[in-house]
Amino acid sequence: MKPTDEQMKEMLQTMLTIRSFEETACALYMDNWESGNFLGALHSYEGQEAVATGACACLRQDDYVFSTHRGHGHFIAKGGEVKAMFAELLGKEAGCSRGRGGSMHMFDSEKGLMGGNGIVGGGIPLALGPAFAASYRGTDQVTVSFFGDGASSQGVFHESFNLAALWDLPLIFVCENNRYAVGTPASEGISVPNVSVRAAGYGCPGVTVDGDDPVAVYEAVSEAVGHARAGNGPSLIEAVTHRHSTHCMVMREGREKAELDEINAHDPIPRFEQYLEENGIISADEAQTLRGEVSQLIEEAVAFGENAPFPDAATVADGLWAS
Ligand SMILES: Cc1ncc(C[n+]2csc(CCOP(=O)(O)OP(=O)(O)O)c2C)c(N)n1
Ligand SMILES: [Mg+2]
Repeated sequence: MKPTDEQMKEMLQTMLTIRSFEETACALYMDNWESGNFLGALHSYEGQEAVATGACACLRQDDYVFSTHRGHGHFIAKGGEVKAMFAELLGKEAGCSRGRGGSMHMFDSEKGLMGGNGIVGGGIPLALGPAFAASYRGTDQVTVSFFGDGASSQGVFHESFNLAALWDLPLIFVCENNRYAVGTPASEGISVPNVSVRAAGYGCPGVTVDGDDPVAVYEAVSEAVGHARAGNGPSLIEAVTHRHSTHCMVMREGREKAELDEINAHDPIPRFEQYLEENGIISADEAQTLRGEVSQLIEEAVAFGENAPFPDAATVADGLWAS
């Protein structure tokens, strides 16, 4: 199924919001590095915006998403509040995880955002929980589990896929193949050229799509969502994409300049904008207005996060088991 024109405009807005959020978050990270006020490492989603955007555009608010260490894009695409995200990065009480989680542990159950995860592949088995619950209760909710190419070689992915397939769970595995696990190229860490073929081992559909094209991602994920809502079980979508930044803020870039130039030349955002303009879906003026709205949203959200109070020290043990 293709997205409507209206959905595509919203998708551009989402991609712009994710990009702007990440650029601003990287600057915040540097500003707060010495004071220790930035919670957690920062794994930027810049370059991968089309994956979260295309996939989450297929979902309803009552569907679930399990994220990763590189999760800001998933959170924004599923409707998370950017104000609460900036507050979370800075450890504030108004943060989406009350300032206790930071970059890798954003959570908003009302939006179906079931958290990021610092453990590679750690979110995958958790995603079976709400998928099983939906199946057991007979609702048609689906769950999407995002993970990287590196995570696709973790045992937990295979155990989870087997069980999800055995029980026909309404689960969509979305592998964001950005071609690297830290500095290890996918070709040196994965036994097959395409992660999607691994679905065949569990008797399920698996496809590889251009993960820099939100429409291609939307089409593949919407088919998988339809399959899952109809009770036909899980699918695997491999979205081939590109990470624009270093693995995380504290690491040096290990890729050659020529490779980075090539990646930047195929930036998914201008490419999508051009597609929308050429097909008369958005005008250059409208795109400019969208950019202005996004800048304002981000500016206000950062100010909110910076001015918000830290949690009261007396609440430090809130949410922990009573001893
Ligand atoms: C179980 C586990 N092993 C190792 C690490 C260290 N680590 C953090 S991110 C990462 C690479 C993950 O690669 P991939 O799944 O492709 O995700 P990407 O970072 O490319 O988005 C590794 C090895 C970890 N956090 N958890
Ligand atoms: Mg990767």
